[in-house]
Amino acid sequence: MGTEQVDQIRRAALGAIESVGDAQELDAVRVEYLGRKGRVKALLATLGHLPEAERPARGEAINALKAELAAALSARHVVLSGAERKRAEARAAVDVTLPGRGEVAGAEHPLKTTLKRIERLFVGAGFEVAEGPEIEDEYYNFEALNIPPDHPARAMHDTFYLADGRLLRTHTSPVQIRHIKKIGGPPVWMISPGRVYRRDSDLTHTPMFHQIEGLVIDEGIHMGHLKWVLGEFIKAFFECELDLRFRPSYFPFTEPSAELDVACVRCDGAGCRVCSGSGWLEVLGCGMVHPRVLAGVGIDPERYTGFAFGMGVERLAMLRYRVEDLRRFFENDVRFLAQFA
Ligand code: 2NM
Repeated sequence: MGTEQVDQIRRAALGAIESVGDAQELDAVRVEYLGRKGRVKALLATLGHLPEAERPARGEAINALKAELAAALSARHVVLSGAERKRAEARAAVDVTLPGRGEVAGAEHPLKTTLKRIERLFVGAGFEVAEGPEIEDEYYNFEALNIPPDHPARAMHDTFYLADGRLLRTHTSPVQIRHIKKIGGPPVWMISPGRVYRRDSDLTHTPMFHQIEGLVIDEGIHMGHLKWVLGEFIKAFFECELDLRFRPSYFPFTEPSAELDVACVRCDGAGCRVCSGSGWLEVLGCGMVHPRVLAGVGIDPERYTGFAFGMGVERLAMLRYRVEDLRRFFENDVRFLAQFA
């Protein structure tokens, strides 16, 4: 038995230290060779079987092996713990150069597109845009518009009342009354877009919808102006020549009053499901401003006349985009909305 046994253990130990993959495996190697019951300890125990003269040299060789293995274990430990830290860092790292996951661009809501489109057409014709409060009082929403307290039109409008007696506006006409008071008097060329509220909810009505009302007041304004302005608007809005029909109607704030119908955008007058077989679609209400409304805001109805109109944005959007259920506009189903992007 010679020094080759020491060399053999050295080679085996150094090989094992080199081949382990992590600190835990390395510790098992340390225990196997340098532990209390390890192979180096066992080697020391064999010293007693050697001739006396050989013992010092062999003892020195074993001690040198012990030191060498300790140094190799420690060096390997440094390498492994560094690699482990790097792996942990890589796992925790955020790659800020990666593209985001849900980068779907939003799009304008079709009602907003329609509202802006209507606004743009009227602004181009010289109309001013005015907005006002959605919470109103009875005076601006009803009385100033020739709708007295017991008038059936108040029930017709199905008003939402607040606890303090104020109400959610049922139309944007109160904005027009406020606007006239603000600018002092004619000439008036204005539109008032905005949300309005009525206690209605079914296939074709929602409790909140959008309206655009228009108002023109000046000397010499007559129904021919109304007919021309609205006819040009309808042509520009639908981007085609549609047959129009003015049909007598009633509003407390206009006299005479009319409803404007267009030939059905789907069947062009033949009669279908969309126009309930009539061939016509109602698109807006209009009329000559009632003298009492003018007098109520301090305008002399003997000198000035005016025309007014009101349209539902949802209704116009449905006709233009051929949407058959009004509620689609409020469901916020991305599959529906994405079609307008
Ligand atoms: C409509 C129909 C007819 C209207 C009247 C007025 C005002 F302020 F001048 F009295 N603004 N809007 C009007 C007229 C509204 O909506 C269907």
